[in-house]
Amino acid sequence: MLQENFNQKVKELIEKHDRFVTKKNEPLDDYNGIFKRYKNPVLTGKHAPFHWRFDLDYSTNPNLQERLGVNAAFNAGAMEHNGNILLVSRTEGYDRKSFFAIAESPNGIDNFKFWDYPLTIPETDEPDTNTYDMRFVKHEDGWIYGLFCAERKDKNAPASDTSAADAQCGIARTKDLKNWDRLPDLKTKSPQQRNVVLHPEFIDGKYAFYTRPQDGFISTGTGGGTGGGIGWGFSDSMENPVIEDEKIIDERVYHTIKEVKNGIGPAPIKTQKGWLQLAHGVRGTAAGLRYVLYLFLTDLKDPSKVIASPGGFFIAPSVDEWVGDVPNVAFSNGWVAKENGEVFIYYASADSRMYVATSTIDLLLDYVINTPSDALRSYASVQQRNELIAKNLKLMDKYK
Ligand code: M1P
Repeated sequence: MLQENFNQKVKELIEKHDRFVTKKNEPLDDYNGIFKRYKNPVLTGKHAPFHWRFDLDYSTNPNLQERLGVNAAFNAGAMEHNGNILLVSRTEGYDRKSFFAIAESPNGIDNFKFWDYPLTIPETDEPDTNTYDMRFVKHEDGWIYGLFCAERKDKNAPASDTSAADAQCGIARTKDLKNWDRLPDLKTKSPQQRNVVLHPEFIDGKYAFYTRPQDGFISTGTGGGTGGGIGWGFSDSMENPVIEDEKIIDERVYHTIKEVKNGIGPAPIKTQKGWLQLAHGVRGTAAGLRYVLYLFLTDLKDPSKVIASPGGFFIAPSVDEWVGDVPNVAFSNGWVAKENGEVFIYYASADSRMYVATSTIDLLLDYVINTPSDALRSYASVQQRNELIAKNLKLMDKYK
């Protein structure tokens, strides 16, 4: 390519990218009285700036080839910062390595732009092979924590096994979101951990964690493949984070949306009626695993005590959201509750891109408190539905 054509092409491509990232988003027409979904993904691999992917130097890249592609941006932690919304995405290169990068939007619905550089999170003495799914937590100790999955090759696997992995909870913290200190990985009695979240307040002077004990990299459980679910435990410090005892507070249950596994999403939102908790539940299907989101409420004084638990899913992948690298996955590790009561729920679809749904604290509390819990049997669920139908049939004339 001639230098003048190169220059023109770079200009055109950057303009096209700007048009893409500033495209206005719009709510979908669906109604459920609980949340509003939006049409376009808010963040994708294509949002990665041009200067992250192409070498813009004519002398080293005269054909203007993409050198370091970005495959996906998903499973993002979220927080409000100076009135803007920040997403810290699991940003995945073509090399399958995930890294963290912050994208910022003035309205939380569209116009998410990545900062110039991804985050540089230091390694521990035992370098991670892959890091992903950061949960942002503004803790009352004054730090902003990022808890994430630190994945390494399983040291105990035979050399011929090149896919056996070990997942642990990595921890980093910052005051300015730019400079991050790495702390030791969380220690628990479980062989592996993923989807660990720090509770934002001290409980009896201790740091409290939502955990997800795992027997192996894929299988969850508390030992020998039994039990399992979302756990809860305490540590005296973050500089030496150790949980001696973990108790399961939200177990997986046969023939529910969380039959195979579950895991807490972002840190909970404090409301007058309890801590609003967002989690993912997984079940098996003939087409593979299906990941959906669900909500529950826990006690204000004792966040490990579940006080309301609506049945079924809160958000499942819609038809448009279904397709991607890992189909049939809705996953969330980020939401933002604004001071005016609005809630922005960020969820990833198919391990590929981020979407947003908006609601309010009041609507979510109404949903979580007044939606019937899972009746657990077909017969009981018909009774549950018949009760609703019978009540409604008496009212229908009013609406004709
Ligand atoms: O591929 C779906 C999700 O699988 C994992 O979640 P879990 O540990 O509950 O199975 C995570 O790797 C997550 O990143 C991914 O989205």
